[in-house]
Amino acid sequence: MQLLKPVFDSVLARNPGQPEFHQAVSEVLETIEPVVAKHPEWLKAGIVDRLVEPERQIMFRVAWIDDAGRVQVNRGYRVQFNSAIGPYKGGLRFHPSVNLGIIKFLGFEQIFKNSLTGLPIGGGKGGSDFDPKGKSDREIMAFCQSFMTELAKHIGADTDVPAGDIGVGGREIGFLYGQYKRLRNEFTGVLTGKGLGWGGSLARTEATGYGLCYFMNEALQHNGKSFKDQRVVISGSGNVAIYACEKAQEYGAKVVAMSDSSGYVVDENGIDLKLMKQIKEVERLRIKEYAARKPGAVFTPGCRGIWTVKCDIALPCATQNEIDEESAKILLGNGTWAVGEGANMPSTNEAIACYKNAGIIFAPAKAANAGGVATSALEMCQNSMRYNWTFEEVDQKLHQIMKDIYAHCTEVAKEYTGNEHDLVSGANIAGFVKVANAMYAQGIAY
Ligand code: NDP
Ligand code: 2IT
Repeated sequence: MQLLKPVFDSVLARNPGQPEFHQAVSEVLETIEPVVAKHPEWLKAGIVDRLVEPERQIMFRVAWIDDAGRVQVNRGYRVQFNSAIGPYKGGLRFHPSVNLGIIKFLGFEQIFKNSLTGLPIGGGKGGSDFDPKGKSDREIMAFCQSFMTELAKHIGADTDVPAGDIGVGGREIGFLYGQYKRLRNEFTGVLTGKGLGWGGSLARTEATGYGLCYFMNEALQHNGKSFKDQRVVISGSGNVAIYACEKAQEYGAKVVAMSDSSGYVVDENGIDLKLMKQIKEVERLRIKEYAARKPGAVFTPGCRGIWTVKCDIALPCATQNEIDEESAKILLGNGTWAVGEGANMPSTNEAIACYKNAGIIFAPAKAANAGGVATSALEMCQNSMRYNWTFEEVDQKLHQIMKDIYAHCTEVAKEYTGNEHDLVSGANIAGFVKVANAMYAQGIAY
C-alpha cells in the first residue's frame, strides 16, 4: 500500500483496539489503489478518507428483565456506515463477542457487498453483546423489545433497514418488527427477513446459502469444474450453512462435515440435511446430537478441527477469522482446490495469501455471500410495491444477480490486475467504484 497508506495509518490511530475493523480496511485499501490512482479527483475529494469513517455510530443501553426477575444490561449498536447509493442496509448480530470494532468491520464490508448486488442499498450493521443461547422465548422477546425501543428512533424503511445475522433469525425479526409497529403504528418494510404472510419474501431464508452456491457454481464452471461428486466441508450449521448444504447437495456434491461452536460432525455418507434442520432449526440443539441420532456419524469437540477434514471445496459459513494460516495450510495440504466464503471475513489475510500462492479458486465473502442482502433488497422492493413474487421468481432473480456479480468481478479484476481470477481485487474495486462515483457526485458540505 502506497497511495492510501496515510489513510490506513489514520484508521489505525483513530480506531485503537479494533483489529477486525483494521483487517477489513487493510484488505480493501490494498486492492483499490490501482483505481484510486486513476482518479486524482477522488483523492482530492477525500473519498477514501470519508469512506473509512462511519456516517453515524449509535451505541445504547439495552435493559431487560430475565425469567428470574433480575435486571440485565446489554449494549446495543447500529453503525450507519455509508448511504451514498441507498438507505443503510445490513444485519443485526446478537452474540457475546460483539463489540464496536466487530460491528464496524461488518458495516464497512457491507458497503462494498451491497454495491456489488447492483441494487440501491447503502451499508450498515448493528447488534448486541446479548447471548441468545439458553434464553427462553420470553427472554428473547423481552430483549428484542427493549433493543427496538431505542433502535426505532434511528431506522426507517427509507433510512436504515436492518435484518438478521448471527443469532438473529426469523423469531428475533418477528419480535423486533412487532415492537417497531407498536411504537410507530406503521406497517412498513423497516426490517427484512420477516415471516411469510406479514411482509417477508419467499427465498430470503435460503438466499445467502443458495447464493453462495450459485456464485461458486459460476467460478467452478469458469475453471472447468463443478460441484458434482466433490467432497464439501461446510462450517457452521446456522442459516447460511444449512442452505449452502441444501444447494450444494442439489448440485450433486457430497457434504461430509458441518459444525457449530462446540465442535464438528463428520458423516461419510453425506450430511442428512433433514435431520440437521430438525436439530438446528426446530429443536435448537448442539451439533453432537446429530452424531447421537445418525449411525456412522462422528462428533469431535472443538470447531477449528473441521478444517482437518479432507475436502475438495471448503465453504466457511460460521464466523470471522475461522480459517487462519495454519488451517489454510492444512486444507491446501489435503488437496482443497476451492474456498467459498459464506461467512463474513472467515479467512484471515494470511490465509488468503496462502490461497493466492497456491492458485486455488477463492470466492471472497463480499461477492460470494451477497445473495442474502440482495434478496433482502428484493424484499424491500416487494414491500414498496405491496406485492409478492413467487419463490421461483425471487430465486431466479437471485440466481441472475449472483451470475452478474461473478461476471462483473472477473471483468474488473482483469481490467485492473490482468488476472480475471483475482476475485478479491475484482469484488473490492467493483464495489468501491459505484460508491466512490456516488460520493463524488453528491459533494461535501462546505
Ligand atoms: P446463525 O446464527 O444462523 O449461525 C451461525 C453458525 O456459526 C452457528 O452454527 C454457530 O454455532 C456458528 N458460530 C457462530 N459464532 C461462532 C464462533 N465464534 N465460533 C464458531 N462457530 C461459531 O448465523 P448465520 O448463518 O446467519 O451467519 C453465519 C455467517 O454468515 C456470519 O459470518 C454472518 O455474518 C454471515 N452472513 C449471514 C447472512 C445472512 O443472511 N444470515 C448474509 C451474509 C453473511 P453456535 O450455534 O454454536 O454459536
Ligand atoms: O452480512 C450480511 O449480508 C447479512 N447479514 C444480511 C444483511 C441483510 O440486510 O439482509
